[in-house]
Amino acid sequence: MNKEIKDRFEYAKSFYKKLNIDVDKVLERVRKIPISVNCWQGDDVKGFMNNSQPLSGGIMVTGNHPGAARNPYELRQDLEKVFSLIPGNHKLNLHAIYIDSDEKIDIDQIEPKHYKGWVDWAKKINIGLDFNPTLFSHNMYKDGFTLSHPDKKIRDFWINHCQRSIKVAEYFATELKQKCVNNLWIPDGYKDFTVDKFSPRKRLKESLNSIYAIDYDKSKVLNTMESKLFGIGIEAYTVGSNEFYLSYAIENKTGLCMDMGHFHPTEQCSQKVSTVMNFIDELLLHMTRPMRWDSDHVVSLDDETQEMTSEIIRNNFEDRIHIALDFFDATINRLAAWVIGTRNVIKSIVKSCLEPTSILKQFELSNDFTSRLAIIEEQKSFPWVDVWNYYCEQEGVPYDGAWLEEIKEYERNVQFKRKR
Ligand code: RNT
Ligand code: ZN
Repeated sequence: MNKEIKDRFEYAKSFYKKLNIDVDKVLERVRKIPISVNCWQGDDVKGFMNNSQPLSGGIMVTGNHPGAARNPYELRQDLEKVFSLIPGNHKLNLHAIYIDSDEKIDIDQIEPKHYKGWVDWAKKINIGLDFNPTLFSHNMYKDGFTLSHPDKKIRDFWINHCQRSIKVAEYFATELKQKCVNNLWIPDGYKDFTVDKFSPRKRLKESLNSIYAIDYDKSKVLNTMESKLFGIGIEAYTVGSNEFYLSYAIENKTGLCMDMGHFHPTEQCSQKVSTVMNFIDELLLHMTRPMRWDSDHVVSLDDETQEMTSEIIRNNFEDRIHIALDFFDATINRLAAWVIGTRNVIKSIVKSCLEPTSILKQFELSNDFTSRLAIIEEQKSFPWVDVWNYYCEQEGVPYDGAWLEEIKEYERNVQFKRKR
C-alpha cells in the first residue's frame, strides 16, 4: 500500500471520527453496494441478433469512436478491462439482444441457453447479472407501438418475448445465487397531438398483466417497468408514463424503474425517490446525465448524482434500491465512458456514506437552518477523497487518472485492431 495514501487515510479517519463516522464501516458498506453496468455502452446498443435493425424507439447514440465490440467475446474482454479499473464487485446489465449463441433465432425464441456464455463468464469473474427484454430495433415494433399496439398479434409477439425474458432472469438468479432485476422499457407513443390516450394505456395494462401472470420465483426476479416523458419522434404522448407505471407498480406490487433522464428538465429524479419509496418495495434507478433532453451522457460527479446517492444512503435504502447505469456515448472511448461513469457513481456513494447525516437531521429538526446549510456546504471539501483513494488502493485499482493510460494502451493493442 502506498504510504502517502495510507497516511492520508489515517488523517481522514481521525477527521471523520470527530463527526462520529467510522470510516472502516463506511468502506464495508460501500463494498456491498453493486452497480449494474449497462452492457450496451460497449457497442452502441446494437446487440448480437442476426436480424437486428438500426437502433429505434426514440433513443440515439452519437459518435463513431473506433473499436466497438462486435461479438460477446470482445464485449466481455472490454468489460473485464473495465471491471479491473473500478473498485468493488458489481453486476452486468444485459439486454435480450445480446445473445451468445450460433443459433439464428428471433427475439421471440430466446431461452436461457442462449445466454449461458454470459452466465459462465459471470461465475468466472464473480459478478451478478441483470436483464432487460428488448422491444425496439425490430420489425415487430410497428407504427411506434409494441405492447400497446392495437393489433393483438403484435402485442402477443411482445408478450411472449417479455415472458421469456422473465425466464432468462430467473435462470440468471438461480445460477448466480442473487436476485436478477428484469427491467421493461417500451418506446410506445405518438409524435403529435393524440386523440385516444386511454386505449393504448388500457392495452398496456392488460399486456403487463399477461406477462407477469406467468409462473416464476418472485424471490429471484424483480420485475421493474421504466417510465419516460418522451423520445425522439415520440414527443407528444408516451404510453408508459411515470404515473402509469407508478400506479401499476403499487397496485400489482411490482418494482419500478426511474431513469434520471426521463423527466422534464426542470424536474429532478432524486426528489421523487422519497415519494415512491413510501408506496413501493423496490426501485431500480437508471443513473445517467440528461443534458437538455434524455441525452444519455456519462454520469458526472455532479449535484444530482450526489443527491440521488444520498437519498439511498441517508434512508438506508440500499437493500430496496438497485443502482444501474444507462448511458451510451460513442464520441469517446467506450471503455473510458464506462470507467468514468461507474467510478463517479461509486465516488458519490462514498461521499454520501461520509455525510454526518444524523448531525444534519438534528439541525433540521431544531430549525437551525444556518448550521444545516453550513455543514452541507463544508462537507464538500471534507477529506472524502482520501477515503476514496484508500478504497481504490485496497481494491487494487488505480485511485487517480492512471487508469486512462491503461485504456489508451488497450485502445492501441486491442480496440484499434478491430476492423469494422
Ligand atoms: C430508453 C431507456 C432504456 C434504454 C435501454 C437501452 O430511453 O432509458 O433504459 O436506454 O433499454
Ligand atoms: Zn433507461
